[in-house]
Amino acid sequence: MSFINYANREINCKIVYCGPGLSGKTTNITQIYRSANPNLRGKLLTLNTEMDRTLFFDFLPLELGKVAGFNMRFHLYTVPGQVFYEASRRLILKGADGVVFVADSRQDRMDANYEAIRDLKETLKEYGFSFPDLPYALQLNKRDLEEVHTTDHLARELKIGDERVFEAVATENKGVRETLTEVAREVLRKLREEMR
Ligand SMILES: Nc1nc2c(ncn2[C@@H]2O[C@H](COP(=O)(O)OP(=O)(O)O)[C@@H](O)[C@H]2O)c(=O)[nH]1
Ligand SMILES: [Mg+2]
Repeated sequence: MSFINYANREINCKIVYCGPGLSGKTTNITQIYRSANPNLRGKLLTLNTEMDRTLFFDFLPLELGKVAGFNMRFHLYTVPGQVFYEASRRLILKGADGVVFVADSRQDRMDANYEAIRDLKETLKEYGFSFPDLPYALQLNKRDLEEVHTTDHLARELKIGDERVFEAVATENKGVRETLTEVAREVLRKLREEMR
């Protein structure tokens, strides 16, 4: 699970943002980056592929508290949503401590949502993750747009288990922090149990 650095007394946790292409994963990460304390965050890095990019950075959200005297350092990753990046998506999901699924609320993106969820489930299963053990949250993004499905419908269609569901408008930084905080808290809760 999480990588413990005894030298600087930090526990490193990896949280991966999944979802279909253009659902708002990069926007989520960029918003978190902007609002993180510049002294407690690393650089925002990108791994460019031909058409999409993986984005990542790490930070220490002090408000989340410590676990057994260790500070928590979160490493946030987005994965490419497009089908043809399946290999890199799988690689990034490996070793995840928590996952956020960013769904696109628009009606005409439903097929893309279904496909991304199906792919996520498959990958997680392959890696031996199981629900409800994996810290996970479902974010319904783009709530500001017209022609979106109701949140009830989206939750019914896209929920994997009993995960928390968050409405978001990532471009306005709404629901972004809430989603991450929930997954981070679950990661912490799980760690505390494991370290007891
Ligand atoms: N209207 C609206 N646009 C959004 C929202 N979130 C992201 N976008 C836009 O959707 C596009 C794709 O977002 P991006 O974060 O790059 O998606 P990614 O492919 O999942 O990383 C960009 O033009 C964003 O500005 C939102 O909540 N509302
Ligand atoms: Mg992106």
